[in-house]
Amino acid sequence: MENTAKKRILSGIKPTGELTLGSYIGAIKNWVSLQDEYDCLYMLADMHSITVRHDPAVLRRRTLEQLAQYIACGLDPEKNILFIQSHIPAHAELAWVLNCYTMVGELNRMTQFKEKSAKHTENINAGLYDYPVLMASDILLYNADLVPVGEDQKQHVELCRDIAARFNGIYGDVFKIPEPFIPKLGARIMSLDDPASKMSKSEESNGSVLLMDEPNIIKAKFRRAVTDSETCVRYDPENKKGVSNLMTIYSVCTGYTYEQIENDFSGKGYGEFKTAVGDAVVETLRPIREEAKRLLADKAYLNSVITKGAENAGRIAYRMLSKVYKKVGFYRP
Ligand code: ATP
Ligand code: LTN
Repeated sequence: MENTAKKRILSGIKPTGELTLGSYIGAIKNWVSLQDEYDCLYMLADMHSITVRHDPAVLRRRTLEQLAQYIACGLDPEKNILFIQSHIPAHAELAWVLNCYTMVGELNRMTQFKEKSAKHTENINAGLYDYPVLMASDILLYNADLVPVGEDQKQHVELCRDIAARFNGIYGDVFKIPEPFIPKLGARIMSLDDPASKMSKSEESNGSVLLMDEPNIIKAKFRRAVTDSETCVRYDPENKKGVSNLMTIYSVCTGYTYEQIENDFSGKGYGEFKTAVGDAVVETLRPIREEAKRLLADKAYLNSVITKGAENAGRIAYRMLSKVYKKVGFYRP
């Protein structure tokens, strides 16, 4: 599977909640489209999940569910290395080294840290602060060329580049400098009930469509989606955030351009448009939901994917960690 001729990709999602249409459109759908062309590693970022308070039993269950959903979305375990972050201790080990090459001022600027610490004032822990360094370690351990993520993660990938460049500046060309890969369409899917904020999985609300939602739930969520006081289906993300968000979702699910959508719905009301978007999402998610349910019933298969993933990822990771340890001068007999 490790094919050095191909460029390498690494990405991950933390199993903090049910995957949403946002995680699918912003990340997983692109991972699937890249799997033939690149040598890909896709991770379940369980170590990142504990930076906010969580229930251990739920984390355990969600990790397996998320793996089933990765595969159900079309990620082929024969083509990609699918693995659980905490199975490779090298992530934490490299993160420690990288901590010593990351400036406090850099971490202070991270938008996600500011947002999460404003939301979880009772638990502003050091792990939440250090989150981007662990993420840099995830990426740099595998010499990733590309990191496919949604818009909100771009700042973290940029910090990873800065840390890698700083380290390389001191020790020579140790790390590859990764590029973020942000989709042109759907890099930031907004909440259906608050089009000014991102659709998120840990802030479960009616505004988030979950991959495992049943069709009637999805349709109801779209029927209730917040739009505006006009009646015209037109793409204008500045002034018509709700409608534009629905158009993006519809475009991703059907392949229609914004112009086609505007023409098809000209003179029709928002009600009809919202119904069409809901139906398109139902049909996009139906095979994923059904396949995920089927896979979840086969725990032995999922465990075999996890075991193989850990072996393959570990081999790559430990080669890099040992190079880094040598560079910084850790003595080995
Ligand atoms: P949490 O609420 O726990 O912080 P989240 O819903 O924001 O989680 P992440 O695990 O942070 O999801 O993100 C997983 C991947 O999906 C990332 O690459 C992220 O950029 C992308 N993503 C998440 N939500 C969206 C969204 N609404 N639009 C586009 N991409 C998204
Ligand atoms: N922080 C990311 C999840 C994540 C990640 C990574 C993404 C953890 N490690 C490495 C890309 C590469 C998020 O989506 N919230």
